[in-house]
Order: sequence, then C-alpha cells, then structure tokens
Amino acid sequence: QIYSQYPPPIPEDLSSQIALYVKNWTAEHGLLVRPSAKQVTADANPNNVLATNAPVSLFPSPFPRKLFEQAQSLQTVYNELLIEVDDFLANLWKIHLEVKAEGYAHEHTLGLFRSDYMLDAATDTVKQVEFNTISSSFGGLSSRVAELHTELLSFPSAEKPLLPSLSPKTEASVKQLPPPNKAVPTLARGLATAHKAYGPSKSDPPLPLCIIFLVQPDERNIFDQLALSTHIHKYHSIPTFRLPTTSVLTSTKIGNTPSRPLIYTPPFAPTQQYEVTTVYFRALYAPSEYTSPSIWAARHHLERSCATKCPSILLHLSGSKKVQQILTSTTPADILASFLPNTSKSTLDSLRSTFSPQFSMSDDDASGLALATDPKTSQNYVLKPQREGGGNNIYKHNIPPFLASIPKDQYKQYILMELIHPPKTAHNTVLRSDGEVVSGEVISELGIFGTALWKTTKAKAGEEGGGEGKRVFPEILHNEEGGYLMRTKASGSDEGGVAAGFSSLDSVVLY
Ligand code: GSH
Repeated sequence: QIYSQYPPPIPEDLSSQIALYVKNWTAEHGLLVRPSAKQVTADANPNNVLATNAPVSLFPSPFPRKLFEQAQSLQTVYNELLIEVDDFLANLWKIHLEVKAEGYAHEHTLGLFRSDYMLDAATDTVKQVEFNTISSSFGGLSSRVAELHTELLSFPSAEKPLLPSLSPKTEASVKQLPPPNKAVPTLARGLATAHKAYGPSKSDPPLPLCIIFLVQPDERNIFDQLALSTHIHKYHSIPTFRLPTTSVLTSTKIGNTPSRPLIYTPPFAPTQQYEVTTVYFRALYAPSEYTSPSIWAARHHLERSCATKCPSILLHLSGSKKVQQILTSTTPADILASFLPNTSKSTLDSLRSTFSPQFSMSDDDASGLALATDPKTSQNYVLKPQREGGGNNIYKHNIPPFLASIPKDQYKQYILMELIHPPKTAHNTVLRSDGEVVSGEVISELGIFGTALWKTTKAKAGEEGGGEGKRVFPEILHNEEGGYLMRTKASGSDEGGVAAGFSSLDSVVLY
C-alpha cells in the first residue's frame, strides 16, 4: 500500500542522466561483469579486457522491515539445519561412497550459504524459494549496489537530492536509505575462520598455507569473487589463489603424508608450493560443468584431500531440492524438530512459516502426483529438478505435458512446490548489462547470507551413517548471519537469477 506510487515518477531527461550516473559508478567501483560471448565477439574483445556494468536497478526496492528481520534472525537456524543430513540420499553419489570407503580425511566442513525468499502477498509472510549450499553468489556485488543506491539518493547533496523523495510524505517511518550490507566481511570471515581452524601445515617439511577459489574457466562474475579474495588478503592476510576447474589435476596433488594434504603449485611460480587449507567452490555446481571424466576425477581428488571443502559433497547434496522437501514434511515424523533438538518451539514455528508446501513426486506420495498432472491444480505449482544455478524449472500449465513426455521412473528426480505470490504493485527501472534502461512492474527476491563451520562427523569404516536414534550432531565452531542480496526481475518472468540473465541486482529500503 505504502509503495503503490513507488518509485516516484522521474522526468524523461533526468532518467537518462541517472542511467549515465549509474553506468559510470559501476565502472568506478567494480560493480561489473565480463561481457557474454553473445554481447561481444572474441574479435571485438582481444585479450578479454572488456567489462560491463552488472544488471542493476536504479532504485532500492521496498521491503517490510519485520519480514526482513525475521529472515535475518532465521539464518543461523537454517545454517545449523543444513549442516548434516542422513546418508541415504548421499549414497547415490559415487564419489562420496568411494571417499567414505577410503575414510574421509577432512576435519572440518565450511558452508557459505544464502537463503532466498519472496514476499507472499496472500499470507503477508516471507516464503523460502531455496537454500544455496554451493557457490552462493553476488555477496560482493550486492554490497556495492547498497552503496550505489545510497550515493545516488543523496546526489548531489543529501539536503537537496536530484531524485524525488522515495517515500510518500505521510510515511515518516520509512528509512530512505538501504541498510549497510555486510556480505563481504561475513563471507570472508567464514573462509578465514576455516583457514585458521585447519591448524598448522600437515606436510613434511611444512608448507605455507593458502585458500583456493575454485572457479569456472570462463567466469563472467569474477569481480564478485575478487571482492571476497581482496578482502581476505587485506584484512586477514591469507594468500588466496584462483584455480580453474580444468587445472585442478595439473596444479594440485595430494601430499604423501597420511593426513592427505592438498598441495598447490602456482603455474606462474612453479618452484613455490602451498598447502591448501580451504577449497571455496565457485564452480562444479551444475552438471554441464562436468565436461570430461577428468573434471569428475578432479572433484574426487579434492574431496579425498584433507582440505576443508566449502562445500563437501555431502553439504552440496544437502542443498538439493529433495532434501529441502523432506525437511518441510511432518509425516511420518517431524523431521525439522529432530534436526534442531535445541531450538525453541517459537523459532521452529517461525522457520516453518517460511516453507511453501512441497511434495515428493515419487510413488509414495499420491497427492503430489495428482496436483501436478491436473492442469487446473498445476497452475499453482512449480516443478523443480535437482539442479543449481537457475533456468531449469517447469512452471504451471507446462507441468502436465512435461510429465507426460518423460518416463514415469524419472518423476522422483523432481519435487513439486506451491508457487509464492509476491505483491503485484512494485515498479522499478533497471540498467541492463547491454546498456538498455527498462522500466516496469517487478518482483523481488531477498537472499540472506550466512556462514557456518563445523567438525565433520565420521562414520567408522563399514558403518552406515545417520539413522534415527543414533544420530550424532556435529560440533559447530562458527555460525553467523550477515549481508543480503536483493534481486529484481520483470513480473512476467517465472525464472530468476542474475547469472542466468533474468534478474538485476538491487538493494532494499525497509518500511
Ligand atoms: N559461477 C558464478 C559465480 O561463482 O558467481 C555463478 C554461480 C551461481 O550461479 N550460483 C548460484 C547463485 O547464487 C547458486 S548455485 N545464483 C544467484 C543468481 O544468479 O542470481
């Protein structure tokens, strides 16, 4: 209601001036991405020197303060919840099985998480869209957007800004400026905490220690990643190196002491060696990245080393839609409460209020199947495969024909989730990466970042992990909430995601 007039209309010529301000600001402050091959051909970009603005909104988006704070307060509970899941799903994963048979060498596991929510207009609550356990991106760039909006809203002076006031005069309680975004220090502290917890070198003779950022060979989102590595270098004095997935097997090896340290030799300094305390995965979350058997071998190689993985394969798997669906179910048992034995009932209720109803698509749940195959009911659902990175979901009326087109035994690879209905009143203007400025009706998605480090629980060789009754809870060494990501997209688009090209980076004003 407050924001039916949001943002205030701006005159045509001022609008292009603001777009220019934003374009220049992004270059000045590294709010950038590398252009896509579609945007700029290799001929026009020799030596890959070009960068362009990340897609970004010109105004912060309004968000109810109460719900923003609820999402923040739940982050450490979510961090704890996703820390360890039963082995039964992970048993599908060959690498996990193999490394388990050999015995896991890593002592700790690190999670850099982002829990994504949308406002649900009907219930006036925040509902979780998904919980990311691998490559949770845009903490770096999203901090810059909060700074950009703050500066733009008080340009050329706070007393007499160029832009009209954002909030109607009647609503004095509305904060005009976005809250500061702590994503960079929070995520960097997570990595630094894992680095310290690793302890001294396990090589003989001892080696200097480092953190590895495992990256895609042709990463466009490099400036987001550099925001973290630069912060780690500056404020934690820890060496970090970028390692493309294609170089894992040539640039690293496992040392021959029994603890299995991961040794990195920088290709540009072949006489130097480092021992890797922590591998931060900004890659290998999507099946399409596993282009050859050597990439699978690289994943196996990293998993069996004693470096702390962010995430381990088990943690990667616990972010799967299937696990998230199971965590929301209350039959036959209250799964959620069993994983959070020390959490109060009111916090559990608050957590539960963020779940959208979800259904299994396997034979054991007839209700999910019935909802998905009837065109009348499928209208209110999204069908999600076990994929990360966006762009893979099937929506509404497309669900029944899609299901009819695949073999029945593949149904269980999907889960069905009730759609969230965000308010339809918001408008914004966006500067896209190709320089186009577009205005229209938008919907936004809020992500809350959090980090956790815990001791890895190790089932003894030959013993099945998990199982009701004998569940062992890991010792949590660090659990922190901090920083947010607001993303905004045209309200006509079902899919989201900045990396996938659907959304723009944004910030919030709270009311
Ligand atoms: N490789 C890129 C990076 O490291 O930044 C993209 C990684 C990626 O797509 N991460 C997903 C994400 O956070 C989670 S698996 N996407 C947010 C978005 O694209 O809006």
